[in-house]
Amino acid sequence: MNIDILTVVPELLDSPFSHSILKRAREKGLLNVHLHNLRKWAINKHMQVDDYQFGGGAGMVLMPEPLANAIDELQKDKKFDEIIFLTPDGELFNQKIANRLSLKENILLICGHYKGIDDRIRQKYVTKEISIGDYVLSGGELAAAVVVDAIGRLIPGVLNDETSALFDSFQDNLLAPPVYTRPADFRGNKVPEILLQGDPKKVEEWRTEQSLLRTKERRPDLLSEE
Ligand code: 6GU
Repeated sequence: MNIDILTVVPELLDSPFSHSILKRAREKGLLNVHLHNLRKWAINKHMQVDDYQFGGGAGMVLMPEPLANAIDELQKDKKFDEIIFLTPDGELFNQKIANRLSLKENILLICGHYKGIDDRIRQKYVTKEISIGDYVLSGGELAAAVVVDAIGRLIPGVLNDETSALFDSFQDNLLAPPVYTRPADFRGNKVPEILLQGDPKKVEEWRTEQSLLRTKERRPDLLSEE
């Protein structure tokens, strides 16, 4: 899978994909992330990519020309399955969207900044708009990092049996059960006995029960989703 990211602050995204699971995914060639600095398509020698908004009001808006020229140029090389704009007024990101996106071949992520991007770009180019939660970030970059991480680990071949995504929280609308490791007795706090007895069927039942309990307690809303 190829993910191209258009941003005015590529530095913010240097590190998030260079460690752990995503690093391995890139090394295996299963995930290719390309960062593009929007200023490469600036309209003048002052490297301008933003301007005041028509009608007045505080905050700059990313201009349509640099974005359109950037997207046009990137589209010469590949046909994007989705052109996604990261924005607090987008569709709320969740595991279902991550699952779907993980099956795509080419994705372009556009990170807004300041007040956002000229709406004509949203109408002409953008195929999907995503928000990662009901709060405002100063730009789309950290949201892009979240989306790429969530998608990247789901790409077939990235996780092995041990790290399998099948048992993640949310994969079946249930939160994950609690986990424990050695020692079995930590300062008088003992690991649930059933996990030590070595009966895989009992362990499985216990985990399902714990998942349900946790979900009922913390996220009852998940249980009523289809
Ligand atoms: Cl995708 N962008 C920004 N700027 N803020 C956000 C967001 C995205 N999702 C939640 N808050």
